[in-house]
Amino acid sequence: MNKLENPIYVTQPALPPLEEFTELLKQIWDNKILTNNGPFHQQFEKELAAYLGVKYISVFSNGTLALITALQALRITGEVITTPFSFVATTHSLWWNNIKPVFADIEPNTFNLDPEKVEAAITPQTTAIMPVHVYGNPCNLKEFQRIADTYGLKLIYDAAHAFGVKVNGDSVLNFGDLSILSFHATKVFNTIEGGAIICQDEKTKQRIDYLKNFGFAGETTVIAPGINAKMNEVQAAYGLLQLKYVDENIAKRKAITENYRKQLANIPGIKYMEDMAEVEHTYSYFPIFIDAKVYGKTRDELYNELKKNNIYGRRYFYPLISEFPSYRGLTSANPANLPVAEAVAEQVICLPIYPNLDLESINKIIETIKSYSINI
Ligand code: T4K
Repeated sequence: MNKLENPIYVTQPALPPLEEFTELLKQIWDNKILTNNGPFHQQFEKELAAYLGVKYISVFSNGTLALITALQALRITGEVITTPFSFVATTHSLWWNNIKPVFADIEPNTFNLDPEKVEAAITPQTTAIMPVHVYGNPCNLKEFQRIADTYGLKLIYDAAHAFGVKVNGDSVLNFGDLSILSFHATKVFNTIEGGAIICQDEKTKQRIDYLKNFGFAGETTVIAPGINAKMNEVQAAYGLLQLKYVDENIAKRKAITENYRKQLANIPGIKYMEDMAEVEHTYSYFPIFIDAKVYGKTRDELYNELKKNNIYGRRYFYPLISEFPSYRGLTSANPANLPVAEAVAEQVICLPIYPNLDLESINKIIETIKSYSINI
């Protein structure tokens, strides 16, 4: 089969060299510590914190359990204001804590939660704000902190897309009360499945560590109904290796992003995001936004045309979370409350991006988009 007849998926995980991983597996086989804060887990937390430029990090078996635990760690109840334009796990974490999600609209340029809309949605029941750094682009950090301070709210960032992102040289994870990462196979940095909570002080880290281990604070003390969300030793060892290669992988993502931008620049009706001046990006996604009137075809027509050519982009994030049966009955889920998110969800396709995406594949993707436009 010709290489280009192979499917090109939205992403493909970067894996560390197998020989290096085998070496670490031998150590696990020798010492027989498989989980529960083993040596690789401890070393991984240390090295990860240093790499990310954060003080306190607690690694998890996945990002969703990290989100659920973050809310428990801060004892969040009542209502939390969040974005409908995200992966469904963001809102599910509220549901699992019996918290009412309140959706607010997003900004038209960053696709992140709009601080003005958040402020307008605050009620006496609001206890926290949960914004998402969508596609790794930092939210309006200053405004969200001002709102949190003014109204006495907690601020929990879903930073699942923002591994390694920096703002004016500082990790984006150092803002707010807590930030959550995902190390799922599809992310910039993966531990197969995995995640983390970043917090700002040692006591909070201690509480989070208890909560991810059933609430155990010693052999006979259980401080809360915690869950089992620990990262195991195989994941942690794999993560340690991944750290060695992550800069190289991000550099490859950057080159692919630049290539896409250059080649898409002259296609009428196709928009993409530019870098923000103060931000060090890590290029987790490459979304394009289709203006059907100008491009001449709808987003779904292009999405299906790409598929016909074996190119599997994804419509992250369509449908909006607020449209799923579990949430659509909420007053804040009314489409009239979320006009920007509704429009963006109808326009977006995330194009394939991963370190080993080759030039031939990129050119095929661009060619398909170009030749399908009625204007070229
Ligand atoms: N918050 C946000 C903002 C998130 O985006 C996510 C996860 C979370 C929270 C929750 O974190 P985790 O609990 O997942 O750690 C994927 C991921 O499963 C999910 O982690 C991610 N967001 C979401 C945006 O994307 P799907 O259903 O689109 O993935 P899937 O399986 O269709 O994979 C996409 C493509 O990637 C496949 O077509 C082929 C390729 N692939 C995938 C996997 C899993 C591979 O080549 N190898 C693989 O192992 O959700």
